[in-house]
Amino acid sequence: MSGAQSKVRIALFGESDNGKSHFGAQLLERIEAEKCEIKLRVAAADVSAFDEVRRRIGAGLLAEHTPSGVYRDVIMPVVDAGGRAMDLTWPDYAGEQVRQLIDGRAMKQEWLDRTQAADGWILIVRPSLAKGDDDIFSKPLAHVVRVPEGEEKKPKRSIQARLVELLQMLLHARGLHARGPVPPLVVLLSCWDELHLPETAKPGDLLNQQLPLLASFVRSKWGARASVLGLSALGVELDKEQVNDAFIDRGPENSGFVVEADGCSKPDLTIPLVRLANMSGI
Ligand SMILES: Nc1nc2c(ncn2[C@@H]2O[C@H](COP(=O)(O)OP(=O)(O)OP(=O)(O)O)[C@@H](O)[C@H]2O)c(=O)[nH]1
Ligand SMILES: [Mg+2]
Repeated sequence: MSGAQSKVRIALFGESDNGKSHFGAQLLERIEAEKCEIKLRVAAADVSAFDEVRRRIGAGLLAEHTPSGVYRDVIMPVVDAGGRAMDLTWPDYAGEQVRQLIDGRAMKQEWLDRTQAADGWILIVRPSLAKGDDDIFSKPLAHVVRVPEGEEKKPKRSIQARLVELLQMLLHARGLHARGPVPPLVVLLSCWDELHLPETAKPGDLLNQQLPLLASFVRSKWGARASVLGLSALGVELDKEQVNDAFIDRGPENSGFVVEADGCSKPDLTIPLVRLANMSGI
């Protein structure tokens, strides 16, 4: 590591409703409250992208979805426990953009640039949305044959099939730029608290069980350069209208956790970023 500060660009990929904005807001809370490994070197210039989400969470309420078309970056000038200075670029955007990218199989220039410039990729996946996900691969053939005439539906792709397609597009985009090895990947399994798993549950095992196609694709392409972690940005389920007083009393900066590969929960929400920075060798 050199003494000069590095710019660490994180490309965060996740469809709508996967917890990107609540994670970003909670990440800022942690960093500002200095309750994590990463500390601010100087105040971040503009964190307004997360103002509204932080306001809602601070009032014990769930925030709204990010309006379609929005894309904003927050730059956090930080230093980690080892004295490594980084300018973290953290995005917030409407997840429909990733959906369109997958469905349209086309990457706009700005997504191409972000993919190519990133030092690390985070794929955020909410396992509860993938539960019982039926698709062209899992539906028994007999069922397809028995559908009465006029009721045929185009089989939809499962979440994991879409995510594998997304990763393939990202790998292709990266290859176009020939910028050294593929960046390290953290697969972040979000809203971990809503899964009500035993305390010893490991994120890697959950990925294998619930999203086996995605798990084996990540293993085969990234090997040791990928890490699977659990995330609960809030620690609990909040509501859009019903204020959670216990959450306010505890404080957003003391809520939420990351689940490490061995199943241990840690309150430091910056662990995925530190892991990525370590793997990218910055
Ligand atoms: N139980 C639980 N639910 C969460 C947590 N974080 C987010 N959620 C839920 O996930 C939903 C989506 O979170 P967002 O952060 O808005 O998701 P997003 O990926 O930013 O979605 P778009 O803005 O539409 O792209 C929220 O409305 C909550 O219901 C958490 O830590 N625990
Ligand atoms: Mg959002």
